[in-house]
Amino acid sequence: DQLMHLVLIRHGESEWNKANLFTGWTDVELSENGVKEAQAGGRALKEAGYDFDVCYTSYLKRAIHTLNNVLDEMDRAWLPVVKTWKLNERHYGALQGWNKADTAAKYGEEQVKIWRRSYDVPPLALEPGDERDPHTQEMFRDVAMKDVLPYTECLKDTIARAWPYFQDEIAPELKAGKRVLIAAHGNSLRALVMKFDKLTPDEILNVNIPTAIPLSYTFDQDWNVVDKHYVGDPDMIAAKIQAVANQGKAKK
Ligand code: DG2
Repeated sequence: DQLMHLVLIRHGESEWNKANLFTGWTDVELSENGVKEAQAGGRALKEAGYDFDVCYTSYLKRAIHTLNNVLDEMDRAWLPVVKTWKLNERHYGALQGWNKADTAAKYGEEQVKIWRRSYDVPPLALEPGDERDPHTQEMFRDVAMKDVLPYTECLKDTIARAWPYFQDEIAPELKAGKRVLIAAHGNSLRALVMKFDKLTPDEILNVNIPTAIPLSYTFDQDWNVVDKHYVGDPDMIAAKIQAVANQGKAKK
């Protein structure tokens, strides 16, 4: 029985992660630290003996540049890479650009947790005509059916685009024996993890994905998870997961 090998990696710290701003579809660059994190992720994969046949990433440069740094460290810059907006971060609506701690001080930590982590409550939506409206952005000019582009998204909405993409495009590659690497985002990866691990809305609420730590999945042919682990030092990983959870707290 052939096993299937998939690694997920969230991008390294972005300039807006560093500033603790809601980012969503804002196309921000990695911070200097984020580049280093991505390189360390690549080295960890190489040292643990991982290799890949095909890679997937979003349309957002923080994920693309993370992937490039990982592949450079592995001497695999030549691998095929497929980019898709379906793996973009969850759209954060009108919150994009707001500071997470300031928003918690203003609206309360509970409300911010709902906006960040609820399965089916979307954040406040963008108004049509907002300069951030994806319908008018160059990044989405190849999207034929523009009405699929969101003004905001809850996790359920992100799953509704990311999961069919996974099933239609990525799952067949895994089935064919290809080793797959996906570089994406905190919430677009939570969307996949919720499906892989068959989590309930309550269970996914407390899942936080650390920056640039490879998350290795091994499946059997029926998509049962036979192994799942982060590649890296457990204490560092726990600290990074806690740091993500803390981003939604008001500064004391
Ligand atoms: C973050 C996730 O996305 O934020 O959109 O602000 O993974 O691309 O940095 P990423 C954002 P939280 O949902 O953890 O607040």
